[in-house]
Order: sequence, then structure tokens, then C-alpha cells
Amino acid sequence: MTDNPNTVRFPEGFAWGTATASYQIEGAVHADGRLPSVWDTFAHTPGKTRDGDTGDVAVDHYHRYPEDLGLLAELGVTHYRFSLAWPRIQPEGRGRLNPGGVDFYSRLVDGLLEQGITPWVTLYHWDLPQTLEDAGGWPERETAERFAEYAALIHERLGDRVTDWTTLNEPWCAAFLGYAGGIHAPGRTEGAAAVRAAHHLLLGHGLAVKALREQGAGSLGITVNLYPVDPVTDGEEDREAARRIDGLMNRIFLDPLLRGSYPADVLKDLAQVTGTEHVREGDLDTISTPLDFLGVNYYTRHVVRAGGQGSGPSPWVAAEDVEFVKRGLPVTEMGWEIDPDGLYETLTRVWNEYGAGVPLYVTENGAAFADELTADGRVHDEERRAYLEAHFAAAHRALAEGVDLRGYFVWSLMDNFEWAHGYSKRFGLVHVDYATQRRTLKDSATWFARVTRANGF
Ligand code: IFM
Repeated sequence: MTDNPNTVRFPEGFAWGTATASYQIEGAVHADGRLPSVWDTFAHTPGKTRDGDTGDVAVDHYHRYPEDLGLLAELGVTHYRFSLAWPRIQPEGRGRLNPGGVDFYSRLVDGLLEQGITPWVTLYHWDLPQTLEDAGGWPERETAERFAEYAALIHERLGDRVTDWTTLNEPWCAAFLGYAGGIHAPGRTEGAAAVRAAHHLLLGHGLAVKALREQGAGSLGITVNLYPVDPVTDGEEDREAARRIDGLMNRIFLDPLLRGSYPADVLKDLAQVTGTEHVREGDLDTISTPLDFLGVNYYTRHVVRAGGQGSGPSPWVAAEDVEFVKRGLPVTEMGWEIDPDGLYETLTRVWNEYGAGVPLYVTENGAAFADELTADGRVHDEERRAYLEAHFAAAHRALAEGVDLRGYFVWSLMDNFEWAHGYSKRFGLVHVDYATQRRTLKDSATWFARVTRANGF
């Protein structure tokens, strides 16, 4: 893989891509029959997002996608990861599909294929149709069933051209930020509901995988966001805090998906808020239906200590007292410590502890920085370039140690709506002037375009 010690080369056929999500980029929230998602409702609720920002317009990708396809071509990517807006395709989350929504994604897929770019579809990146939330949302089992139905219907329409399908993006965020922390849509703060939501998200994933397999789908997987979790000291209490957070963040998803069971210690921790009545016989077999790949999103590491105060709603159900500690490393605009070794550790951990031959993809990694468009008309984002280089090198180290890593998607193609942070955090390789919607390749994009073409750096 590496012929010269100063160069890093990835295996032939390695997938290089960028990633986006529907509500973060599309805008056009009323176009062609789309109905509100939980994110429309949440963002329009005063006080929920920074400066009251919403995805109403976002970066207007719905109308500007031909220009955005041009950006992808400039970047030289082999793959493009994007999500389908369920409320565009099936506006009320049930019943027949909406032709306007299906047509949009059909045109997008055709445009990608014309350019030789492989479409990598995520079926759910958090924009639940509001009608399904009104009926109880992910804490209700029926939502999992509706999700599988939607997945099968849209696969019937796009499956002739799309082979790579990811069911969910980051179920941890959908369940725990959305139903316990209240920081994400739908903004509920009910620990027990969050635990049920996590199970029904996993169940929806498993039911969708089964349904798509029956239709002869190509390659099927899921994306989880994983973090190494370290105790701040070697003391027993801090190690116990790290065990609890690792359980709630990583193992609560990895174990059911790849081992067909929930970790016993996590169930014991959660017993103080909920039992397991919502887990029916057969669910774990469905959830652990074999995958073709596992998508890993990586941003930083968690370092924790026991004995915090734990005030207000928290996504850390039954671990509200655990305190998150900063080590003084450089941080991104999100306040996340930059820790490329954590990516290496995450990939090798999943491979060694759960591997069982399931190929891995980094489906998201990237950073927000305070980018500025300078007088020369460029964005000199050396910090982002260095961040990416260090993380690509960490992924390459994992590869060199035998991890079957097949591809890497940078978050994100372009600046966009960063959820509760609104437009204040810029993650893009491409800068977007939100007033004019003008797109400008940042310096990191120019560098990334060389990486994709050389398959290394
Ligand atoms: O913007 C998000 C994305 O939607 C999911 N993963 C993390 C990104 C950065 O916060």
C-alpha cells in the first residue's frame, strides 16, 4: 500500500467520498408535496436552534443540485453519500410514495451515475415525518415497521441504479439527543422513551435490511457514531464511569447489530429507568441480520470522570452524573478535541472485537473551523487540511494492520445547517455564502481533490 515512506497510498478501489444529509442541505421544504419532519417543527420552535436558524432554505441543494454535482466532479470523488428525506418521499410516513420526491432523488442518482460517481444512499438521517412523531415517534414500535415499509418502497424505485444502502445514520443521536437530551428533534426529555427509541431504530434497521434483501438489494449497512471512551484516571470510579459511557454510546448499538444481544451491564445500568418489555422475542435476530458493511462516523474521543453534578436533561440516561473532561488538546469550532489516534483505535477496536469479517467504511469524519472567505476569493483552511491528513493517516495505519477498511467519506461536501448550531459551524470542503448561495472550493477541497486522484497523499 505504501511504496515510499513519505507517501500514503490506499488500496486499489478504495472509495473516496463526501457526505451530506437531506435536511442540512436541501431547503425547499414545501416543494413538490414534501410535508414537515420533526426537524422542521423543532427548528421553528423558538429557542431550539441558534439564532432561530431553520433548514427552510439551507444551501438550496434541491434546486442547485446540478451545480453541486459539478463540485463533486471537481473533487474527483468516486462516491457521494447523501440521505433521502422520508417526508419528501412519503410525506406522512405511510402509504403511497410522493412522485415529486421520488423524481428528485431519481434525477440526483442519474446525475451522479452520468459522472461515474457511485450514489451511497442513507435512508434515514433524522428527518422523521412529523405525523409519525405525532403518533408517538421512535419510542413506538410502529415507527420501525413504517420505516421498513418506506425503505422497501423507495428501494423498488431506486434499486435498479443504487447498490449501496445505509439504513440509519447515527441512531445514538436520533434516540438519545432527540428523546433524552432534548437537544435534537423532537426535543423530548424522557430517558425511558430514548431507550425504547434506540431499540426501535435498531429494529427498523433490521426489518429494512430483511425487506431489501428480499428485493435483491446490493450492499446493505448502517452508520453508527463511535467514540473511544477513556477514564481520566485509573481509579475504579473513573473506570466505571468510562464503562457506562462506552456502553451507552458504542456497545448498545454494536452488540445487538453484530452479536445479536444487548450488553448485560448496559441493561443493568438502564434498569433504573426502564425494563426490557419493549424488546420482543425475535427482535435481536432481526437486528443482527448480517450486514455487508458497517459505517463508522468518527469525530473525537470522550474522556470521563465519575462524580459530576448532572444538572438538567441529559442524553446520558442513567449516567447523568458522569463528567466529560477536556485534556487541553486543540479543538475544532465544535469544541471537540482533535484526536486522530481515536479513529485508529475505533477502527481497530471494531475490527478486532466485533469484526467477524464485516468490512468497514468511515462514513463521516471532518471538522468545523472559523473559515473566512478572504480578499483573494479563497478560503485558506489549513487547519481542516491538516485535520484530514492526520485522520486519513490514522485510517491508513488501521488498514496496514489488517482492518478491512473500504472507503472514507469526508463530512461535509459543503457548509450547511449544523442542527441546533444552525449555520454557525462550517464543516464544508466547499464554502457557501448563505446570502448568495455562492459555492467556493476551500483550499482543503483542492488538496482533497489531489488525494482522491492519487488515492493517497
Ligand atoms: O452534521 C453532523 C451530521 O449530520 C451527523 N454527524 C455529525 C455531523 C457534525 O456534527
